[in-house]
Formats: sequence, C-alpha cells, structure tokens
Amino acid sequence: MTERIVVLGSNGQIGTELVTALRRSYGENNVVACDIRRPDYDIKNAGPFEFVNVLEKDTLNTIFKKYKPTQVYLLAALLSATGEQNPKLAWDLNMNGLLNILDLALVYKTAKVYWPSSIAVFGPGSPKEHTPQFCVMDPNTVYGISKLAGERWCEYYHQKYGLDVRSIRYPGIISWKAAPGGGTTDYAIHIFHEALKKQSYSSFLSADTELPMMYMDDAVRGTIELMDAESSKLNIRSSYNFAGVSFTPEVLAAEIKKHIPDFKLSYTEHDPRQNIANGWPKSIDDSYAVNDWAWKPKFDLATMTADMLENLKNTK
Ligand code: AKB
Repeated sequence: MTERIVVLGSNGQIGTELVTALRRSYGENNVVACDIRRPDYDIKNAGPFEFVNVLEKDTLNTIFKKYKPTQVYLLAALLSATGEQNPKLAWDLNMNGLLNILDLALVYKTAKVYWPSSIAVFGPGSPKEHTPQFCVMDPNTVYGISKLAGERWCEYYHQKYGLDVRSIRYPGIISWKAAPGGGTTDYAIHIFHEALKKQSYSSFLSADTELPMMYMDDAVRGTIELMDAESSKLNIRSSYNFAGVSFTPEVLAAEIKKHIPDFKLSYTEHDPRQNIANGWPKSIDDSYAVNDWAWKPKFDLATMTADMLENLKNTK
C-alpha cells in the first residue's frame, strides 16, 4: 500500500528534518508538509505544501479529504519557554490541535497518528535520575500540563476507539538545520552557534543543570522506527520514555573546548527557564522503548558535538 503522509507543523525544528527523511523513504509527493507559516527553505519545492492552522477544523477537514492520509504527524505546538509567556494560547494550541486531529483521524480512518510528548510531563515530584515510564508526574509548566493531558487523550482514543496513536516523550533535541522553537533546552543549540561565531556563550541554565538531550539524527530515526513498529508490540499508548545523552552546560562546554580551545562559557542569572529545568529529569529510563521497538541511540556527547560543529562550520 502506498503511504500518504501529512506532517502538521512541518517548518519547526523537528518537522524540517522529519519531512526530508519521510520524503526520502516514501517519495516526495507522498509527504505533504503543512504549516501556518511559509517555509523559508526548500521543503516547499521538494513536495506538496499546504498552509494549515491546526486550530481551524474546516481547513484540516479539507486536508484530510484531499489527501486521505494513511499517517499523520502532528508537530505543531508551543514549547515550554514560549508557552509560559502565553499559557492560554499554549493550552489551546497543544490541546485542541491534538483533539482536532484525533477526531479527524477517526472520521477518515487514518491508519496511524504520531504526536510528540516531552520530558516536560515530569515535574518536581518525579524521580530525577533514570526517570521511569510510570512515576509521580506533576508538571508545573503549561506545556508539561498540556503534554500530560495529551498523553491521556492518546491512550483514551486508542483504548476506546482503537485508533493507532503513537508517541514519544522527546528530550531536548540538538540540531543544526532549523532553529529551535522556544524551549528550555535551547541553550544546548545556541552554544554551538556562539562558540563558532564568538568563542564565548552566556548560558541561561546554571553550570550543573543536567538535562536529557538527543541528537536530531537519532530523534528522527527513532520516531520513524516507532511508526514502522508492529502495532501489537507496542505496550505504551500514552507516550514512550526516550533517551539519548544527558549533560550539563559545563560538560557540554568542556566537549566544545576540545574543538575550540579558546571557548569560554559564562552564565546569566535569574532566567525563568532555570526554574523550568529544575523540575525536569536529569536522565531517562527508556526500557519500554528498548524492549518494544529495539530503540538504541547512535550519538553520544562526543560524536554529537563533532557533527554539530562540522555541519555548522560548513553552513557559515
Ligand atoms: C523544551 O525545552 O521545551 C523542549 C522539550 C524538552 O520538550 N525542547
């Protein structure tokens, strides 16, 4: 069967690279990129593109009717830091966008739906080290609250209506192609740009703030592997814990210094993102992903850092 794939939120940090990877596997014309904004790179020229606001049900209905997708990826969201600046909009977009897609997927009998969750579903009461799949979850950002509620909706639609929804709790994703989207983990991308440009960076997170992270290549591969997995093997229908590497700003800076010896890291105090990071896990136990769909990251801190710097150098 030919897959027809619709990606909503295709211009974001993950969408940009996911669309390219999906088009490589399934063919350019079988992957429809959709976003509220015009793409400023060649996604538009490499296959179909549609302007879509995931809060506009009529437009979404037209897209489902026109393309009859077999798979839908819903990536449009407001992340942790920007969400705190506009909590009601974050709730509306993150929650009603998801409900619109789940409902249309039932109407149009979409075979599989992908929706990303985040480590933001955990909170100050969750275990910090090797945070398990099931534990206390008390998110204290509107982003985390909406992701946790969204996970419950995904499982509900699966159990009640048999919808094949799949999801991953992304850590901070590190990449060089598209800019990050307003998250708490964004420092770990800015640092590379500034290291190459100015040999210095002021981190908005403190030296010892350890957070789970992952290189984009792993994140995209893992996402497609989950979508390709046999449905009967998947025991988690809320969202899978998903681990790559964990590090602090200090440890990342030390790795960058191996390539740029003059690099200097300083710290900005009293940034609201510090408070968000303080409530998040340091590392993740992803044994369900490992057991159910053989998840294994390829990049560690050293290979990720080398690859980031190499690619960014070539784009300057
Ligand atoms: C954020 O920092 O908000 C995101 C995330 C971890 O989901 N990168």
